[in-house]
Amino acid sequence: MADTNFSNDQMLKLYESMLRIRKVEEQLAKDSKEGNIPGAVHLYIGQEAVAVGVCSQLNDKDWIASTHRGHGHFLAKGGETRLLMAEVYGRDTGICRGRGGSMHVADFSKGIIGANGIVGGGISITTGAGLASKLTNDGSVAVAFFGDGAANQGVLAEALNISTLWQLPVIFVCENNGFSEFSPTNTVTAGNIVDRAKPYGTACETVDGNDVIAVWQCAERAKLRASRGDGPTLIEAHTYRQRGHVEAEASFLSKNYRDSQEIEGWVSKDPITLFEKRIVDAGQAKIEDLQVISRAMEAEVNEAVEFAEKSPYPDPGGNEQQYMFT
Ligand SMILES: Cc1ncc(C[n+]2csc(CCOP(=O)(O)OP(=O)(O)O)c2C)c(N)n1
Repeated sequence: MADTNFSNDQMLKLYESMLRIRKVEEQLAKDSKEGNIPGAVHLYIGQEAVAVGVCSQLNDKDWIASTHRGHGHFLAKGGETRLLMAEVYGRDTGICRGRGGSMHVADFSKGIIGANGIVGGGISITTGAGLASKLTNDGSVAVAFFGDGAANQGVLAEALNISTLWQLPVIFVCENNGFSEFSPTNTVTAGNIVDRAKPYGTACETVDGNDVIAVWQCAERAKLRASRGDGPTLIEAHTYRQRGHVEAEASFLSKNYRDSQEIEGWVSKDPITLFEKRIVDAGQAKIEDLQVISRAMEAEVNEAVEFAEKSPYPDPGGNEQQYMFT
C-alpha cells in the first residue's frame, strides 16, 4: 500500500465517500431485485477507490464524464445522493428530471458532464471539455472514466492523439475490472491498455485500483501535469467488478462466466475493507468511529429512498424546455 501522511480527517473523508457509494449501490441492488427500478442497473461495487481517489483531487469546476456504471463517479464528484436515487427511480425530482435514469446521471453544476450508455462515449466528450478549458484558460481539468472494454474503441486512440498534440488538461482513467460484459478482458484485449499511451508520447501510469490512497496519489500527479500545461495522462487502474455486469443478469444467462473463487479472491481485497483496516491499524480512528459513519450513510440512503418514492413520475406531455440543464 502507498505511504501517506494524511490527517485523520482526510482519511475519514475518503472512507465516507467510498462508503456512500457502497451503501447507495447495496440499496439499488435490493431495489433492482424487487423490481422497484425501471431499466437496467450496472453496479460499481468493488471499484469505489477509483472514483473516490480521482475525484478527491477535483473541484466543481473540473469536469468528469463516465460510463453506464456511473453512480460512483457521480457521488464521488459531489452529486447528491437523493437526486441520484430519484433519477434511478425515474422520478421528476431526479437530477435529470427522471429522463436519464441510471445510465445518464449528470449535474453540470458539479462538473459532472454525464454518465454515458455509449461505451467510450465519455472519452471524446472529455477531450472536448479539455479543449474548452485550454481555450478559455479557466484552469479546469477534464477526466474521462471508462472501462477496459471501452479502451478497445477507436475513440481512445483519437483522443490520446489530439489531446497530447494539443497538450490538453485531460486525464483518461481506464478502470480495468476484468470484464467487458461477459467476456474476460484477456479474451478481447491485446497487450496492456496503459501501453496504448506510448505511440503518442502520452504520460501513463498503472495503479492498484483497490487502494484509494495510491489512486489519489496517481491522480494528483496527473492533475499536476494537466494544470502545468504538460498535457494528458492515461491511467490504468486494476480493480474488479464484484457484482454482475448488470443486475438481473442471472435471469438470462445460461451459464457462469467466472468462478466463485475468483470473486472471493477479489472480495478479500475489497477496497473499503482494506481501507478500514488501514485506518484502524494506523490508529487514525476506532472501529466505533467508522460505524458512526456507516450509520450516517445508511440514514442518508434511507432518506434518499423516501424522497424518491414520494416523488412524482415525470409528465411525458410536459414542457421540455424546463428540463434543460441549467
Ligand atoms: C458503443 C457500444 N457498444 C456496445 C455496447 C454494449 N455494452 C454495454 S456495456 C458493455 C461492456 C463495457 O465494458 P467495459 O468498458 O469494460 O466497462 P464495464 O462494464 O466493465 O464497467 C458493452 C459492450 C454499448 N453500450 N455501446
